[in-house]
Amino acid sequence: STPWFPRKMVDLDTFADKVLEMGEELDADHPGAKDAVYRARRAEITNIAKQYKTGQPIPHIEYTLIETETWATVFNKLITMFPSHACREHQYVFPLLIQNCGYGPNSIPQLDGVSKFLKDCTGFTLRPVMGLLTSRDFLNGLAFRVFHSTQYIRHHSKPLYTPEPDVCHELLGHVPLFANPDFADFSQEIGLASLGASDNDIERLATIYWFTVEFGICRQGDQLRAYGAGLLSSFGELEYCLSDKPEIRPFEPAKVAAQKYPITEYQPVYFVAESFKDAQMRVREFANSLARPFSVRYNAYTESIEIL
Ligand code: H2B
Ligand code: FE
Repeated sequence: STPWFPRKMVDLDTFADKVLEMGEELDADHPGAKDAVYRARRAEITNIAKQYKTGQPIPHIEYTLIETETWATVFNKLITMFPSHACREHQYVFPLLIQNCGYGPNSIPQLDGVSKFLKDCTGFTLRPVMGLLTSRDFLNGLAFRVFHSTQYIRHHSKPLYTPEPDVCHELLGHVPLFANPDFADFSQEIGLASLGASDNDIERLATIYWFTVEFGICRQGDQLRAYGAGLLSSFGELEYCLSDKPEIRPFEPAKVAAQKYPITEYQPVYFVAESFKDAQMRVREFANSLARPFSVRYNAYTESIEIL
């Protein structure tokens, strides 16, 4: 039988308190685990996500000086790499985020303003989330052009490291790409394929997500550039992924879906997309090969999924 899946935008409200590890408690080896002030702050911020309901504005957060300094360290370091390592879509939108959404070293942009900007660009919106969702819930959100975003920041003791998504990763890595129409379509394609998919197919789609939205590289002219958020938000891996050290393979979804990967080290293998449009077509073809007794379409007027 088909697993339950969200049909209407408001159905996403049911994901809020289903977070995996670190939703509410930090692992013992987390850089902030022993910092009571940090833990209390995390609880305060994740509580916003827990309470959040579809259609509400995302509450504004008054970030502290120490949080803003962490952001500035990450921001200033990464922007030195973007001109030579980020894909052109990222570089195109970054100045617009500076102009429209308060991007810059001096303050952490607010999710609500960023969400409104994305809505204007591609119809994508952000929803605050407490921490890691299951792959199924997370991918299902993409079918609605919804990206679940954390709102807290990493611990100040290790500004260039985070064991989990945080605002630096979301705002500097993911957000710029969701402003691109082809990338938005590509991401939604993975989301649509995940609705009602078997657990095994969710695993395969999550792997495709991993090697594209998180760790994808693309060909641009005679160069390779990074478009994955895990690369664009990591000073070390951004340099490494375009060096001659990792192995580079063409983006073929059926093969990508079966690729094993480490989550705590740099990736030994990356897959190159020829373009977001090309990648979307390949994912659509792959999705059509999955056994699902129905097909789906997103109706943007009613913000709901139609079953065909
Ligand atoms: N949850 C959240 N909150 N952010 C993510 O980036 C994320 C997630 N990634 N759950 C998912 C899992 C990804 O690793 C794939 C789809 O499993
Ligand atoms: Fe991510």
